[in-house]
Amino acid sequence: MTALTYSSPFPADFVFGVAAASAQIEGAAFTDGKGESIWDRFCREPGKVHGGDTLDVACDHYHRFDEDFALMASLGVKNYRLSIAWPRIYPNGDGELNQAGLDFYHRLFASMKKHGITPWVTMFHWDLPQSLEDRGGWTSRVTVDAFARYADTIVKAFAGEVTHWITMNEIRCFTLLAYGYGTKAPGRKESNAVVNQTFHHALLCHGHGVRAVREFGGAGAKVGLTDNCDVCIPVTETPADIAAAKAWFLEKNAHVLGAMHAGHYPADYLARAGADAPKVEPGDFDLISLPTDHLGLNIYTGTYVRAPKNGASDQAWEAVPLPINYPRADSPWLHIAPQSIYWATRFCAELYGHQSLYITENGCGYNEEPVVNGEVLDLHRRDFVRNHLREAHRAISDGVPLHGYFLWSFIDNYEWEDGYQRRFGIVHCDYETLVRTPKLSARYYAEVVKAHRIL
Ligand code: GBH
Repeated sequence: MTALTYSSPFPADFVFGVAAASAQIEGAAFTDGKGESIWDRFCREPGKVHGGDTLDVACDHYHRFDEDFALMASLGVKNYRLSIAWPRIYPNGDGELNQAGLDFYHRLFASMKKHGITPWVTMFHWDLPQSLEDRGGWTSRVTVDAFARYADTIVKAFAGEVTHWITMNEIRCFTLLAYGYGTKAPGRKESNAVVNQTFHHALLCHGHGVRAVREFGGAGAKVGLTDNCDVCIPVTETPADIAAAKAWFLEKNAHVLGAMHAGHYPADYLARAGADAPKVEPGDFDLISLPTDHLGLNIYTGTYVRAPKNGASDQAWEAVPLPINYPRADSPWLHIAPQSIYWATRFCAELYGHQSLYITENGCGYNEEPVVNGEVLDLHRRDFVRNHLREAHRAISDGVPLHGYFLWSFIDNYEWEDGYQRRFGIVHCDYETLVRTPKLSARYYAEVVKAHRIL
């Protein structure tokens, strides 16, 4: 392939989009029969969410989606990644179906169509029905069975409206962080064995999502996982550091990407897990390893890795600690490392043979952003996006099959345990008046999308 320069356009079929998720923007948390989600419960527990912020109103997208899609269309954005709220469809996770929930998404997809916007739909983005949590949540196979039914229902219902499906969003965030560290709903702190089992159940649900799309999605329907793989960057781009980073990537992602692609848990993962390894039933990996059409990666940051100094370690790699003043967004974990996009996509292509990769999220969150003449002047976000797009472009020019980029997020929204104080949007949301105002980064992104190249 001829090398592209940064000023050359992205390939003609490259998809530019924006992303959001049901719980974070919809509001209407108890409207039209929606059931309680684990986040509706968790946000009411003292001290769990910044400022005690709830999801009750959020951006009120539930009632304002038409206005939001008109704004999106006015920015020239033609692809939107959203998620369906499981508790709107099955208020108790399983049991009775809520037709009003299905009707809401029919209205939403009709509005997107009217505005010329293609939906990319995530089946599960963390809003587990509380009733399932009461029966064990992700520690239990009850959730897997319920998910299989939910996936069948939504794929059948929306087959005529949705072509691009994503099964799960970021498995490790609703397993390890939610059942291990306890920072995300339901806020449990369980043993490694239990946490490993939650990963396994999530992988099974991913498999059911793929199966549902194959069975009921209709001709041309596509499906894949969105993962937040641990990302590493070789600290220098020498063969030794690149090899070290690759070894790191394989090890850190063995239990999700490695397992999915191998069709079993990799031996080194099982050796590390020992007695805490997940319990696998016959047939589980037939589902987990069903072929997918694409892999989505949510990329925000990365870890620098290098080859160990001679004899210093028996590991194949060594992480490089960041200096205290290394640049980051206001989210403490969001160290700015645009090369993450390049190395994560390249390693996924090289290690697992992926043919179709998408960046399904990339963005940055800040608490305070400067306002000049009524416009949020988020130069920091414009530069963040620009620098990350350069690395996406570089990956493509090196032959990595990267086919799209979704900016997180369309609008400021509920940032989980950080509540409303942390803003990720290219559109500002005034949480008092619910007025939407595009930021400078929205105008910038609109120009990039229109030109189909980095500006
Ligand atoms: C995504 O997660 C989510 O998909 C999206 O809903 C969210 O709004 C967006 O990013 C912005 O956060 O507990 O200190 O170890 C991002 C990936 C990985 C970020 C785990 C927070 C926790 C770090 N997340 N990370 S820590």
